[in-house]
Amino acid sequence: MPVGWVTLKDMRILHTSDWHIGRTLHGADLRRCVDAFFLQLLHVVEERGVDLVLVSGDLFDRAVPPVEALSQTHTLLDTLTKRAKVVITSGNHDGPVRLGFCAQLLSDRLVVVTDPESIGTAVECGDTKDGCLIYPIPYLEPDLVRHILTDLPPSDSGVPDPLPRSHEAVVCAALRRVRADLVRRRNCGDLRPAVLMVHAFLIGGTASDSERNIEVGGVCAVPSSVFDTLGGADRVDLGVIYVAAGHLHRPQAIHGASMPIRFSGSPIAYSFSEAGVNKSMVLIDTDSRPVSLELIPLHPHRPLVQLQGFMDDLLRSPDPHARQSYCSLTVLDSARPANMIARLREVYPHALLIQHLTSHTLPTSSSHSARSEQEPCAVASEFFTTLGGRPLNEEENAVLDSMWTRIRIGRTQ
Ligand SMILES: [Mn+2]
Repeated sequence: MPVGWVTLKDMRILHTSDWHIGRTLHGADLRRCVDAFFLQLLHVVEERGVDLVLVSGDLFDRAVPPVEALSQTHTLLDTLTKRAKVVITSGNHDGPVRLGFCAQLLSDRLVVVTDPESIGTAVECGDTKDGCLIYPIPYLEPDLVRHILTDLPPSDSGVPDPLPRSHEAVVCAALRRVRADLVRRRNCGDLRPAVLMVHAFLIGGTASDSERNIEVGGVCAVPSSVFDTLGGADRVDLGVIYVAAGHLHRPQAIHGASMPIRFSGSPIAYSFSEAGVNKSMVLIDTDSRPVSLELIPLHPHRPLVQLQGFMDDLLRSPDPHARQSYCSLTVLDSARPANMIARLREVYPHALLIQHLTSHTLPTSSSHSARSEQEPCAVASEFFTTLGGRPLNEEENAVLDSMWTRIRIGRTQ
């Protein structure tokens, strides 16, 4: 701890993000998975004496969430805010105006920050001597905020130029606002530790298949070193103890800055690319320097499992764990087995993705090129040949021909 910093009352902060309430997984309703997460969240808040819960963006999966998602989230927040203070920012999936509706009217227990103008205003937790400062930074869409956050000198017309059209430029401008407020507070003797919330793709992070691409102008990533404008070896320590990041759905640490940065990850797996990834939340204890971070594991209501193999092997003595899981099944038999989907669903009732894939079914770009000029029968024959791994025999071709003839006659009638 730098000279001059005093020990304040310990605050316990629980960092989460990317709840994506209302999302489905290949058509499956995930409401029971969300309920299971909420129960674990409430349990941890109570058991560990959490003062503050952070949601670093993507509370909902879309700008206009289904009413069931709203009611489920309302019920949770109603209980959660009786036990801890909650700070929520908007992510790239949220609609900032809708999510921020009535934000000014909310109680001290629930803070929702979606307005870029509010960046640099700290959310104070605890009293003026104890506690901590939270600086929420909602997701910043460069095209929407580069005029709002600009601090460039005025051009000839007297209007400041907008910031460059990049995520890095708008996040850096947000950090300058945070820094200005921190410097002012430190000069006034406010030494409460500060935590930042940010929703962005930080360089060094590993993506999954379930994050929506935020690329703008070919660049979507922000270097983690930008956070060193808030402290670092050769700068004055402004007391930023942690950056609570959202956007990437795998829990992970990001290196390259002088303070710890973590993506808490989504509490629920939203793509099969996250199968086997252990989900967690981050518990931050503000008491120690460097700050103590603990990963609190989340247990999925229904895990995700990917299996591939031959039909007989998949059906014969299946793993009971896989039978209770959401499954992605890939069948490798050379010919597509009869009633493949129905037979697999009997054994794996929660199978969400079932595909037949063999080495000869891998698509090639040339196979799609001339379709519009080919006879429909030839296209169909090519399709079955690709899927089945052998050309159609005479009898099968005759069936195809007669079906096409019937379709053609139907059209001309
Ligand atoms: Mn997300």
